[in-house]
Amino acid sequence: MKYNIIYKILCFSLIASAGALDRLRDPEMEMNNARDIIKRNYQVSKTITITKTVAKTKTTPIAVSSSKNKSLKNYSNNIGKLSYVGKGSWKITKDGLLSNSIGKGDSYAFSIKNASNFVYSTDLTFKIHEGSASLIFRSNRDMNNKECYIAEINVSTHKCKFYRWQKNEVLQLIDEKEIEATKNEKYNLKVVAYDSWILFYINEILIASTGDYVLQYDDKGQNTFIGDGVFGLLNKNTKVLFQNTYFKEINNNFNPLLKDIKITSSVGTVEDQSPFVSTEPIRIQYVDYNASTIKINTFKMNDNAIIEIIDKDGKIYKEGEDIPVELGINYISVKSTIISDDKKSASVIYRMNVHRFKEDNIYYNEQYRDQYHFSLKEGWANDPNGLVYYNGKYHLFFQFYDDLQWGPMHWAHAISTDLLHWKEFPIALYPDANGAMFSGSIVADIHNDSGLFKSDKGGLIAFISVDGNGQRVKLAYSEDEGITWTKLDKIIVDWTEDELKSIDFRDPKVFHWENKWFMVVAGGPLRLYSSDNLIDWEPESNYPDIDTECPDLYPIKADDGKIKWVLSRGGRYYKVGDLRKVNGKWTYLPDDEYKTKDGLMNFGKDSYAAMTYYIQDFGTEANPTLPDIIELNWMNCWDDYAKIAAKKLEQDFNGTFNLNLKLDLKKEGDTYLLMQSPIKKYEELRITSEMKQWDNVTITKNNDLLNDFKGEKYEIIATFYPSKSTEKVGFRTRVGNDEETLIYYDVINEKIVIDRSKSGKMLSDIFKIVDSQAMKLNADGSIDMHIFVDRASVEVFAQDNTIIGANVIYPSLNSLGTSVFVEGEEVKANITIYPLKGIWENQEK
Ligand SMILES: *[C@@H]1O[C@H](CO)[C@@H](O)[C@H](O)[C@H]1NC(C)=O
Ligand SMILES: *[C@@H]1O[C@H](CO)[C@@H](O)[C@H](O)[C@H]1NC(C)=O
Ligand SMILES: *[C@@H]1O[C@H](CO)[C@@H](O)[C@H](O)[C@H]1NC(C)=O
Ligand SMILES: *[C@@H]1O[C@H](CO)[C@@H](O)[C@H](O)[C@H]1NC(C)=O
Ligand SMILES: *[C@@H]1O[C@H](CO)[C@@H](O)[C@H](O)[C@H]1NC(C)=O
Ligand SMILES: *[C@@H]1O[C@H](CO)[C@@H](O)[C@H](O)[C@H]1NC(C)=O
Ligand SMILES: *[C@@H]1O[C@H](CO)[C@@H](O)[C@H](O)[C@H]1NC(C)=O
Ligand SMILES: *[C@@H]1O[C@H](CO)[C@@H](O)[C@H](O)[C@H]1NC(C)=O
Ligand SMILES: *[C@H]1O[C@H](CO)[C@@H](O)[C@H](O)[C@H]1NC(C)=O
Repeated sequence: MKYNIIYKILCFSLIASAGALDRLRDPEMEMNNARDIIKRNYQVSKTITITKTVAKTKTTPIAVSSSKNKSLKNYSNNIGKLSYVGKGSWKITKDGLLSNSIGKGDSYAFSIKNASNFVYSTDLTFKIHEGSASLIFRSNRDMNNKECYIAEINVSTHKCKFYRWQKNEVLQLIDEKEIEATKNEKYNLKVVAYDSWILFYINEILIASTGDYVLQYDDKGQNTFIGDGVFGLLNKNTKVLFQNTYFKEINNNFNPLLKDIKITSSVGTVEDQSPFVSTEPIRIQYVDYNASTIKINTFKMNDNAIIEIIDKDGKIYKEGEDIPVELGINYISVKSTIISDDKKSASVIYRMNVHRFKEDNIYYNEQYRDQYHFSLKEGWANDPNGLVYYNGKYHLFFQFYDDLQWGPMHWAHAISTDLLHWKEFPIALYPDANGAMFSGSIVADIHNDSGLFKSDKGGLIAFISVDGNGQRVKLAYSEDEGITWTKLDKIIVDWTEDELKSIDFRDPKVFHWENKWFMVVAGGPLRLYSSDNLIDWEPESNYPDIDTECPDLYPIKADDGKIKWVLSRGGRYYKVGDLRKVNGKWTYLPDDEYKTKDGLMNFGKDSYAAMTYYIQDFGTEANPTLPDIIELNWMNCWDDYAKIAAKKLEQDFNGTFNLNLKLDLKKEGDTYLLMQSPIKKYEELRITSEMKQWDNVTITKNNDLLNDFKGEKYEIIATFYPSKSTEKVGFRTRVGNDEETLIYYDVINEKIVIDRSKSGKMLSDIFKIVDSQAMKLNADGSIDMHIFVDRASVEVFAQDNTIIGANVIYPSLNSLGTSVFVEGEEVKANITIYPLKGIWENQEK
């Protein structure tokens, strides 16, 4: 899920408009063309035929043969014979390969040498201050359906681009970057390509590195990478001399990649290492407060690699040397360079973010840290992802970035056995060459439907939205319960293949029903896909009129015994209906009551991006095996305050999740209503010895019922029986210091209300808006309210858990008062209050 971003795919034509540079026509170029024509006449037999090219362009390709007179021709290279496409000229001179395409648009030179993983570089000298020159690699040499990567420098602006041709369209892979001009306009361009990881250097300065958000914060992803192809050079409207054009394949003897980077500390504790992936540049390593210095050691693919460890100030360290680290984020670059006997070199750069925690006692005792709602220790969290119950453990992955604001998304990971107490594990999924790791789901493939598992117990499969130049679904699998993930080098569905062609194609949620796997995906409009093997997916149906982020679709046996399918629209709205085959296609059919309207899932502001746990196969219509459906939301929203909260609150974490809710359906009249009830487990947090209970108590305007109750974390279960002229009845919570948060029923206007307009610190004017939902009295004239108060939030459940509201609040720590209030005539009430235990290990009482 991603907020507020406008996607643009910038496409431009490689064919520059003819004539624009006519005034630059130079006599030498015309000479060259004349010579080329002569050469062509006798070298035609050696020409590499590019059939489609010849058909499309007016120029016949020409091959250059090595000359007998070495002193006239000195182009040092190993890319071999070249063939040319375009109107410019290419000529080997005593200084190198001189190409003139001034006023002639794009001129290509293609080698026949083909490779997958390599370093490829050239020197080049611009002869004029216009146009650009590039390295081409992994090209299919097909001018009608171009597929290749291009690393380019524009001499008039000194801006560099790195892009690819994909199905004949240009896809920018970085934002343009300006480099410092050299005096003689001479540059060295170099790319290091290993599978999906591609690094582009100019004069040994790193310009691009796929997946490296330290270099490039914004996502610029791609579909599966191009794995091989031929080398080439490109001249756009300039005159340029190429020299020393070499590639060298990366193999066992020449490989700069690392097998692992280990971080240790002789003064503090280093947490479990995030599994290392040789072809991904970023890793986060948490260390404790005492680890004021750390050491880095590398494990090389090739022993001869030279390692430089560079801190943010550019200071260089050796392996095993003590490196001081500040509290919080420390990006340390590990550069590995391999140099061959013939002096060819290739470098890759890994970024190790050593994140040093503060003193232990600071955590989980922060002023606005909820005490029994899960939140991450430090950094930013949003949507829950990949909720799965597997081998007796609940896994909660979530959208994460190591900052206090949203950024390039990772999947962080926490595990629980009781849905109350959680332990955080190393970050599970990092951004990569496909883009940032947006929201998605996980299933347990216990029958090896995917064919991906070596163990007969199967394993976990994650469906991840990857964002960058559009959105797509990528698959990863884990054989060790979600700690180590192997990403499949295959995009299973891309937005471009989608029937609706909407670039918003994210948040896949997968389930199993009627012996088939299904996936809902949205972003955008809702789509339904199906699969037998979790890898190859077929569209079933799509819903241009149902827009949602984070869709979820699950069956529930309603109180009338029928199995109905709930469609959750990001945890904000829902529909109830059926999942059936219509004209051979699986289709979601909302009930009449839900055709044009939705049920409201939460009338508060702070509950979003709901996801339910994948627990097991749902079985079949004839033989359903429905588990309890448990749902979790992110306790926040994308109103204006999400991004500023942590800063305003002066804390180092921002990301809390709502209570875990069990979902049921009850039928009222013709309408199925969704019930969202806090799971029973929360009862284990009750401090029953401190329980307070009143039955059939009369509540008047000036009651002092709760005068001696103080608390910041507690649960209230109340039933009110209002009189004829009762106007309002409910609770004031977190009272003190002119602060209070009201939760009440407005009898006159028939609505339930959360009023946080005086709750404490206001993050924005949105806090002044009083949230409410229309609600009638229960059939017996009563009002039921189940309220959870925590250090920084309130959640209320009413009318048999069919109406719920959640809001964050930021009261003073000592605003601990509570009272029950009534306006108008007195009410009868049953009230039980349980103080609750916190869930954190090291919290102060
Ligand atoms: C090669 O070129 C050089 C410089 O133009 C010239 O002096 C020499 O005679 C040429 N040699 C041959 C074999 O043509
Ligand atoms: C050819 O060019 C290379 C690179 O510029 C240079 O090192 C070499 O000396 C040149 N050789 C001749 C014979 O000019
Ligand atoms: C180089 O940059 C200039 C300025 O943005 C632009 O007008 C020109 O088209 C670029 N040239 C090429 C060949 O991309
Ligand atoms: C490059 O080599 C691969 C593997 O041999 C081959 O599949 C591909 O067609 C080649 N590409 C070109 C453009 O020759
Ligand atoms: C840091 O070191 C001190 C002194 O040895 C020790 O008391 C403390 O527990 C350590 N803190 C952590 C977080 O390990
Ligand atoms: C899972 O399926 C794949 C592909 O069919 C197979 O190679 C593998 O052996 C299977 N694993 C097990 C444990 O059966
Ligand atoms: C409220 O208390 C009375 C008296 O104990 C009891 O009869 C009634 O059932 C209670 N109502 C609820 C909803 O628990
Ligand atoms: C509740 O209290 C009233 C007196 O205030 C009494 O008349 C009534 O019987 C009580 N109801 C129950 C269910 O105990
Ligand atoms: C993070 O910021 C949002 C936006 O106000 C807020 O709702 C949320 O509660 C904050 N998180 C924490 C843990 O305070």
